[in-house]
Formats: sequence, structure tokens, C-alpha cells
Amino acid sequence: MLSVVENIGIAPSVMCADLCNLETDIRRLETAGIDLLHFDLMDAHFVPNMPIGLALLAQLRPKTACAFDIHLMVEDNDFFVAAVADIGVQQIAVHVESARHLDRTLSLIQARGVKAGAALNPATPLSALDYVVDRLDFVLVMTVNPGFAGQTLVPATLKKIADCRAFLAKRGRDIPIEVDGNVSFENIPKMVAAGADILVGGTSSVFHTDGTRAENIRRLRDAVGDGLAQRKHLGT
Ligand code: S6P
Ligand code: MG
Repeated sequence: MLSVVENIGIAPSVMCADLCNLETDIRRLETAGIDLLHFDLMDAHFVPNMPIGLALLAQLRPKTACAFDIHLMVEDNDFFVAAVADIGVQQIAVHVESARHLDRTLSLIQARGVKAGAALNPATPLSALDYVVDRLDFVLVMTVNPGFAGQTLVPATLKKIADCRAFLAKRGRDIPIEVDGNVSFENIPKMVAAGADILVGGTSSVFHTDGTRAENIRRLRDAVGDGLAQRKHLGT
């Protein structure tokens, strides 16, 4: 995993793919070179949308060897954790805003042999992670308000990525930061420079209508290269 450009992972957001021809679209992404497939599971309660269901996930699982990265945007986290673990996924992020017993839910994920992450809405402070930081396998920093593709970056979240990197370093945790929401060709260099490790690519990059999947992923990699150069320059 995380092999494409110097340990920066590319995770296309499946809700933005051609859902009527999904298997074909996933083959295109695999050929172009990706690290994870990002699935947004929503329940129309925590967020007002429901693009992807469990049956689709189960049907896709045997069709690709790609790691499944699950982003839960639901009220009943433990129900969905059990359901997606049964299907066979590699990492699951739960929103701290919906997890009533966050520590228990993270343990539940890890007990199934799956990496556990905490997702933070743009307005949620990093301090929400204070007492679970030692348990986390990764952090998902939302750079838009969750629920929909095609939104504009919440500007304060760029600083939040850098703050998250410092927050983790201060606590001795060198774990990946995943960023999700308007991870565009323009925003990627800034996100990577700030410390992002896994990029969720949606309508503003991987699925941009100006290019083919392969062209978009090449352009994305170039943007990652720019971000890494800035990161080295800044010493972040
Ligand atoms: C939003 C969801 C995301 C989107 C992604 C879309 O709730 O968690 O994963 O699918 O952000 O990308 P873009 O480039 O359209 O914002
Ligand atoms: Mg997502």
C-alpha cells in the first residue's frame, strides 16, 4: 500500500465513479495505479445522502484485490463496522461526532483485524482525539462538510492538516493522515505540504471530466510531487 508516489496513497472515491459500469471503471483505476478504494457509506441520518450500499460493497469485494477504505457517515457505527468487516475491508474510519462510545468502536474495528481511523468534520477540534490517539491507526481529516461530492474546500482545514501532523508528532504517533473533500489538482500540493498521506480523489481530481482516469491520475501524481517538494522545502 501507499506505493504510488513516495508513500502518498491515492484513494479514489467510488461514489464519484461510473456506478452503472463500476467494474469497468475500477479496472481503469487499477491500471492507472491506485492504492485504496474509498467507499462512503452514509445512512441518510448522520448526513442527508445514501450513495452506496452494503450489497454493492459485497458484490465488488471478490472482483478486486485493491484495499477497501471505508468512511462511515452513519449513526449506528457498530452495526456498519460488523457488516463491512464481514465483507472484508482493510480500514474503517468512524466520525467522532456520531460515535457515542468511540474507544469501544475503534476496539471493535481492530478486533476484526481492520485498521481503525477517526474522522473529523471541519469544525471538530483535534482535541476530540486526545484520549484515543494511542489507539488510532490513521486520522481522516474532512476538508469539506461530509455528505456530498463536488463541494468547495473549507479553507481552515488546510491549517488543520498541518495542526494534525503537529498534534500527532507531539504525542509520538507517526500515523497516516487521510484527507477527503475537494482534493483537487490545485489543493493537493498544499494538502501534501501540510502533511497529508492519503488523498481521497473525487470529482475534482480522479474523476475530473476534463481527463481520462489515467490522465487524471498522472496529473494527480504531478500535484503530489509539487506538494512533496514544498514539504521538503518547509521541513514539515
Ligand atoms: C463526502 C465524501 C467524500 C467525497 C469526495 C468527493 O462526504 O466523504 O469522500 O466522495 O470528497 O471528492 P470531490 O473532489 O468531489 O470533493
Ligand atoms: Mg469520504
